[in-house]
Amino acid sequence: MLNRTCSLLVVVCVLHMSVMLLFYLKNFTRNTPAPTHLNRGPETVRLTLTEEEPAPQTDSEDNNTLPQCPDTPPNLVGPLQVDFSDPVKLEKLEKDPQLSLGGRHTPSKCVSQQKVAIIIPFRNREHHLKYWLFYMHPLLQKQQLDYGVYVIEQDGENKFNRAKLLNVGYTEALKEYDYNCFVFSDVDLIPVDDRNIYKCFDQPRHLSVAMDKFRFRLPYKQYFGGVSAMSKKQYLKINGFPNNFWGWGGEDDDIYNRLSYRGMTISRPAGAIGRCKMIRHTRDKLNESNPQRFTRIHHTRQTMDTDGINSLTYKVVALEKKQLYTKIIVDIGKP
Ligand code: UD2
Ligand code: MN
Repeated sequence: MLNRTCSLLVVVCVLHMSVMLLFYLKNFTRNTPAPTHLNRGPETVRLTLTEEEPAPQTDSEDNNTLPQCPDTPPNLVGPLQVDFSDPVKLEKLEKDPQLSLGGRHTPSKCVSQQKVAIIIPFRNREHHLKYWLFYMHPLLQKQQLDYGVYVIEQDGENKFNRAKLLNVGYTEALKEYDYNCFVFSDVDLIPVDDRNIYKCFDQPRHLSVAMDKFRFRLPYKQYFGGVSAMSKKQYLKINGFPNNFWGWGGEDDDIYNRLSYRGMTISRPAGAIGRCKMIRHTRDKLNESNPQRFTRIHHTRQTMDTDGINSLTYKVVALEKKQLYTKIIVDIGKP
């Protein structure tokens, strides 16, 4: 009796296993994607999905299933609280799952209209950079930008050269990703309204239009200092920025001249939206005002075609991927 029961049990088990195997094989052939996809993570997961779910073929098709991000991001609130009296902590931001190494962010729910590289000229302003990261990352994410942050640090003890560092930032950022918009920002400037979107427009954009430092007014009509944004096309049209403005001042006016000589005008947000705060500071060592700035900006028309992105030379000393930004230390030579 016991023998018969055991045999029956074995038969039932074998039958069960055969049915399972058949079922498994049938499903496997039906859902297996093309062999080229087998070694890629996401597609392998697809093996468990049912037929109704179309398997994405490529990354770009994956993106196609997401809608374009709207012109006006939905979660903006307007005026913001920005304060530099207390130190800020970056620990929480450093754990933000929405940010990836090097200070990169891509919206998860929509496809950004632009790919924005944010370029910061830098030397010895760690405490300002902390505030910048603290306030800017949440804001840029809310603006639904596909962005990366590049801090371009001038190596050595020569005079500071803001515009040349910006040219380096443009070049280095493009080596990493197909950016089509570049925001050039001082490290000490924070907008106080999230409707001031850090993206490009059909004319070069000036973003820092109403600064506390200038009693929330534009100091003069052609003023282009602080924070500006240019598409790749606009930037190339003016041959980038001058490389030979060493020390403080004038480079922003040279850039303005370039734009205007190429028939472009400045686009700006309304004054109320373009408000921003500058962290108070004194003039840095090795950034004394440039005595040649006045004569130089009188000759932009003659110099702009030969001095710019087409004549840029530099040496990367170090490239470091921090959690909240990419730091590139460069040797840009001397005056
Ligand atoms: C004004 C302009 C700035 C630029 C500069 C003249 C405003 C708000 N900004 O800034 O865009 O045209 O005049 O060159 O009007 N930096 C360092 N380390 C240094 C020196 C400079 O990191 O040792 C960087 C930093 O990003 C700083 C920027 O260069 O924010 C401009 O230098 P600044 O802040 O000393 O000059 P400021 O405020 O007069
Ligand atoms: Mn400043």
